[in-house]
Amino acid sequence: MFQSLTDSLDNAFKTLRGDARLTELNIAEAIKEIRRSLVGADVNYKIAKEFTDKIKEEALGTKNVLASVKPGELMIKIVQDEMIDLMGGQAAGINIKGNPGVVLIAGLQGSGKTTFSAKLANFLKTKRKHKPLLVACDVYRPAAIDQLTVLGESINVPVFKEPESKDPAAIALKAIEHAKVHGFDVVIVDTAGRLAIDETMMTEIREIKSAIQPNETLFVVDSMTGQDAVNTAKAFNDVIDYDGVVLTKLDGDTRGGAALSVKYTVGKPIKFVSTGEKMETIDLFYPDRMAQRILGMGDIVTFVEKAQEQFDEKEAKRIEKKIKKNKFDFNDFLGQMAQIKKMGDLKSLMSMIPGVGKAMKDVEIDDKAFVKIESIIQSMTPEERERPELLNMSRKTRIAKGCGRNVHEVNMFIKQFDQMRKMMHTLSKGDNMQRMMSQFKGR
Ligand SMILES: Nc1nc2c(ncn2[C@@H]2O[C@H](COP(=O)(O)OP(=O)(O)O)[C@@H](O)[C@H]2O)c(=O)[nH]1
Ligand SMILES: [Mg+2]
Repeated sequence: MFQSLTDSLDNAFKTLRGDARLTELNIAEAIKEIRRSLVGADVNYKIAKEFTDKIKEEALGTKNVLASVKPGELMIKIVQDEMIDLMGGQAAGINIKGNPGVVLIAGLQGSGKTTFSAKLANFLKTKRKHKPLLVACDVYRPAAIDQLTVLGESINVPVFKEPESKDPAAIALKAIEHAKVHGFDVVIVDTAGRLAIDETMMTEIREIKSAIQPNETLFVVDSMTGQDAVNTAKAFNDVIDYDGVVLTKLDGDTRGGAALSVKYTVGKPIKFVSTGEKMETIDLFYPDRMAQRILGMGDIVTFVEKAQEQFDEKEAKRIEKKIKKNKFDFNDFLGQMAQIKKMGDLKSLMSMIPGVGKAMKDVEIDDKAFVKIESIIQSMTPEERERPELLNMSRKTRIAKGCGRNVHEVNMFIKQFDQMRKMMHTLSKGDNMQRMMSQFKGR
């Protein structure tokens, strides 16, 4: 996420390296670089200028103070505070009230509305204990209704639809009635978008909004579109005066401009970010955590939260016991992999660990690595999975045939598994394991 912005800001701070204090001269130089970084990340020039002017003022206020912090660090702190401010300060959170609560989702076609609608339903269901109902109001393409239906099924949330009707406002009103009768406490209305802003779409979304009086209207925008995203956000807000923005596709190669400037330009907070196609890849937006990420400090809080969500204490105890007895087997390994996969895409997870994002930026990590390992394990017999020590050469050859890999690959994996197992066993003997585990549990 935002790697090139992170790198170029890092270079800006480097200009202060070796200096004993902030001076007018080195401040000016760093500011110039920071501004260039922001403009390079597709932040509008006017915002970049105003932002850096503030930083300059702050920095000048501290100049010539020979503090215990290095000037580079001081500058990072100043930029961090201003960045948090620029993105809205506090996390905005979602507002669901009324019975049912009504959430309206708006945005251009392809921005990620349907995907987000389902993710939000899943989020409200699993984390807020709501009972959501999804509503298919994209009536123009039958495929759109199917798409929402499939997503709804995958998260076990019902989808209200009327394939014969071409009146989205009427469908949404019926859905709200249906929710009242059947005990759904929140209704999420997915709407149609157009490829670009046009009168018909704006009229329709305005009509839906005034018909159903949502208590939360969210505007979904593809962060890959940079400044365009900000312009679209402004145009929609002029028409429907929404409550918050959802930034999607932050897992892609986005530059950061939208995240940094949408609050300033539109005056509405970013409420959620979406980082993938899986249902779990939705996060509340926290300006402070985002600033940390942009500044290359990682986001360890989110990482630990995600780990905790998947953390099953009973399962952990069971695994711990097995490791202690050196009985950790391939089935356990598959189970652990499944847990990690649920947390989201591997590369974006790793990048939350401070310092790791930078080191990994050119490394290709994807779920394919999992697929290979899974196929190897799946070609083992149940007995072999439980007793890795059985795996001799002829068994390995058979496994390689079974999964369509060569023996070398199978060998490599088993070797690595073996090393990992030994290492875990050694760790478990002291109180190391306990300490490692309590890091996850204690918070
Ligand atoms: N990588 C990535 N793809 C996404 C994300 N959100 C949506 N998509 C994909 O973007 C495409 C359009 O999404 P969709 O929800 O159908 O957009 P809609 O037209 O606004 O309803 C689909 O292929 C989604 O799988 C995201 O956060 N990251
Ligand atoms: Mg859609």
